[in-house]
Amino acid sequence: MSRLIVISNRVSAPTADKPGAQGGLAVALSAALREADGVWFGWSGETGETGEPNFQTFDGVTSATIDLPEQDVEEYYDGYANRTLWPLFHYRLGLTEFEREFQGGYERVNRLFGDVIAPHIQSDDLIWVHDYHLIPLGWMLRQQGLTNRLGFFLHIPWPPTRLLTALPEHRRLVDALFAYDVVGFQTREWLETFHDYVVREMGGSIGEDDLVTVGGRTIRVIACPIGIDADEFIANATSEQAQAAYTRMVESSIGRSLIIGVDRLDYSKGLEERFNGYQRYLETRPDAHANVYLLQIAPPSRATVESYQIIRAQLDSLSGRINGAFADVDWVPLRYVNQSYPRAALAGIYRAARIGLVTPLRDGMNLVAKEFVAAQDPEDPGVLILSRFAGAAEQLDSALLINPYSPDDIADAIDKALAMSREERVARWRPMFENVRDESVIWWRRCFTDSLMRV
Ligand code: ADQ
Repeated sequence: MSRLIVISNRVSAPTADKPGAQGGLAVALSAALREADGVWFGWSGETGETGEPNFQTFDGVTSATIDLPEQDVEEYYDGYANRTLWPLFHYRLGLTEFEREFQGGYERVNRLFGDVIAPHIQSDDLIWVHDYHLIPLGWMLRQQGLTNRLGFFLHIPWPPTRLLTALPEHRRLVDALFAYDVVGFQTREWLETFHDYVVREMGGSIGEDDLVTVGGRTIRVIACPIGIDADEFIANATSEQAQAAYTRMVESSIGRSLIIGVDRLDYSKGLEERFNGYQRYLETRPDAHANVYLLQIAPPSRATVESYQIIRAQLDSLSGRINGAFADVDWVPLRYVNQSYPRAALAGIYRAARIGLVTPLRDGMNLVAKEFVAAQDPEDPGVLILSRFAGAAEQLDSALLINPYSPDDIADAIDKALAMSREERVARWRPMFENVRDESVIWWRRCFTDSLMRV
């Protein structure tokens, strides 16, 4: 059996310092690494001189991390990954920064990853690289002479061709993807957008069996939607910690319906538009005041990037305005919280909610939507309101699908969800639940690695 080598910007496998597994991806990949005696490589999150990787084995999983010099972190991570590729791939050309230094840093760090990792690779290892931080890494590893089976999975959307061509070095970036044997996207939609680029910009062709050819090189390009660790989450939802969170929510709701939003504080998640939609609901349905409240949980992320400081300030002021305009002595319409919660507590909060409000402007997948579905009480499930622009909308198509840019759409969907009969709630929830359970994160891992093993 081949070893599995996972490479991502950060390593989320549990370690002796952080023993709790960090979410579904960590669970799925850790299980595979444990079975296949593999290694998970990535950046430690620390700045410093890059030396040999620091290997640690905990609970049967080996991780290996390196430090990166400060300038590299600024140019590769804060720069090209978070200020160039992230906004561009989320259709936010106006927020995208184009700096040659960022691109230089990106290639430098990818080369550095290749140089540091290559000596630790054995000839029949399967190598699986993750996400936009490391697109050129496959090419760098080939430069080192590696002939291993190499796969790449993109967790975020693939942008439309016209948008991608705004990136000065777009062709170079896409060419690098052809060093892999298998490239995976979250949805058919991103896959088709990628095909469009290949045909228009590269003169390539799309063949049978997911094959894509450019020049003399043929690779397999697949859609493989990521899932959650459904069994863990279902168990979570009825755990003691979830029960405590559930009771706390129900007691503090005093008979009102809870609408829940949970997101990293990121402009792609459509939080401002969500607040505007909720405000529209409150303006146009004065009778419904005091029957509902919105709990938005949004832990800050990427705080060193200016566009994140701006969105945070905007949300602070918008939430203040909404509460100032509508609150009463015994009712606050919006509880806005900037904290992280343990997964079991989140599960209890999801279960207590009548509505899950998931309205990203663009999202590769969106796991919160799946967690919300998994956590519901089968006899009395809540309603998922989901942006049609989240990758998850392809699978969760019996949710109330909305256009997140339209405050009226959001307001109408809240109205509809609150009025929905139990029968309709169950009928909409059941197929979504089956999908979340069947196409779990373990299914996703197999979907990708089976494809890679066929090479
Ligand atoms: P993210 O953009 O981070 O991931 P998402 O898929 O929603 O987005 O995952 C967020 C995770 O963080 C969820 O598991 C959620 O429970 C957790 N989380 C959020 N707020 C939390 C809080 N306050 N406390 C505790 N946990 C919290 C990227 C892509 C997505 C894609 C994933 C996986 O942007 O589109 O779904 O990768 O591929």
